[in-house]
Amino acid sequence: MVLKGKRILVIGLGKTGLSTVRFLISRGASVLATDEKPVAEWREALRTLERGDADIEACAYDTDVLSRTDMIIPSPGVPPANPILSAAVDRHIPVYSEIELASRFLTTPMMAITGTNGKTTTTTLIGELLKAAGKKVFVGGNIGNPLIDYVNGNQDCDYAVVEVSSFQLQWVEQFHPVCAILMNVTSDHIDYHGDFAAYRQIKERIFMNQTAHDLAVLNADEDGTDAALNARLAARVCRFSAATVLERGVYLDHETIVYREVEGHDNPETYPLSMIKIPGVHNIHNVMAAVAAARYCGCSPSAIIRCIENFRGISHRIEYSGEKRGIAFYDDSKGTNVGAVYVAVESFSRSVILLMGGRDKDIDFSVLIPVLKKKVKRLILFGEARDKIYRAIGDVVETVRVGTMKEAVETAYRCGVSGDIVLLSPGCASFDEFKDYKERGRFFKEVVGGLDA
Ligand code: UMA
Repeated sequence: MVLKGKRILVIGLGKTGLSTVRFLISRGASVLATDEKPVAEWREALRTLERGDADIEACAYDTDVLSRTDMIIPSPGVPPANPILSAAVDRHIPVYSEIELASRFLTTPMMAITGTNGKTTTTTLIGELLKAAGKKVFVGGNIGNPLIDYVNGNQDCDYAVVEVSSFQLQWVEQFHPVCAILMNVTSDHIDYHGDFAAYRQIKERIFMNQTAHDLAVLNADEDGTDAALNARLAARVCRFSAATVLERGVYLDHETIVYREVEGHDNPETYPLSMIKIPGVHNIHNVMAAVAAARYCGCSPSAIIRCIENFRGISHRIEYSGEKRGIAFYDDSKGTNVGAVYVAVESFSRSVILLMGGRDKDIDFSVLIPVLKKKVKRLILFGEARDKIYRAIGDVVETVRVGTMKEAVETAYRCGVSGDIVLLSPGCASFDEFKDYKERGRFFKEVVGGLDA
């Protein structure tokens, strides 16, 4: 891809947009930059990149700029229905996501992980496994540091391990991971993609440029990772299951995880289930996918076991946040969709006081009814989405509506008794009250810390 002399429009000047601008000017492109926020809020950040002969122009947020645009790199958060993007598509102006742009210049083998849930844990764990095996690794993507930053450096790693979101997969064309993992697909981001089928299709783009030399890792316990998808894949497929014994792949046999690379192989590798220190079936899935990826990269089984034994998970993902009066608090602020809430609640054996709410993403909350009936003793709803959630599931268990997340924590504490679990697993975005899910999780811990014992 030739960038020198091209006029490239970058939409959105958050983390991805600014890194993209930095990369484009280093390659001699002329950058047109815009953002829906008032220009005063992003002009300064852009100015810090204006060095030497960098050609950067801050533009108004409208379609006028398209008459002089050769290519567009939208930030992940810019939906396909965005008026500038849809006008560009009508005019056949190429649109690429930042991961597509990065992959055109990437010289390091890439492992990519997507899925509605589990992708951050799996990405982090794969990074740890490869590092423990002595490999130099870049870990990034949707997890926080854009892939384009790595490409803009000296690319001196053995592997780039990249978490990718459906937003990033929306505009890919040649994106080609040597190992691609699809953890699961459950309802999320419907406001962005239009419907569930479109969301699922976009996720499957992670496999579309793979060849027979590559590895595709799929969850066999999921509806949808069916024969039809298998038939479409060019890569060697490794499926994982915590529910069924497989002829080939990674599966659970009582207290042992079995990795059988070749069908009929009499002597498969085994890993003790007890090596996993993080709770829930979803974490068995995460570990299985990571084992498949690590074995693909040649990590030894003994090094894998040692590393998994020491892995304690990631922040804001069912993270133990303290105990007061015998009530244990868990921060699952990263649980921003119903699939995540489901597995979070499911991973506790005791009764749960569940805190949900925030900004809705057109999600169908009724899928939570079975797990609410089984494990939840009280539901506390907060934020913008509280009435919508109440209408969907408010009559299943005793439910209270409050204003803010802080009030939700305090209410849970007041009505909880020793032995209860208070779980913040909001099932919604955080943006009605917070900058992001991390800020929400940090604030949750702060409120818990301040509760009067
Ligand atoms: N903007 C527009 N027009 C729009 C939408 C946004 O101009 O229609 C502007 C905003 O005003 C803002 C900028 O775009 O200035 C923000 O861009 P962004 O929302 O794409 O956010 P970034 O800061 O670039 O962060 C993105 C990811 N954010 C989203 O996908 C929403 C981060 O994932 C990611 O870590 C980062 O790139 C680095 O790759 C966050 C996320 O919530 C964690 N991801 C979703 C998820 O995991 O479910 C997909």
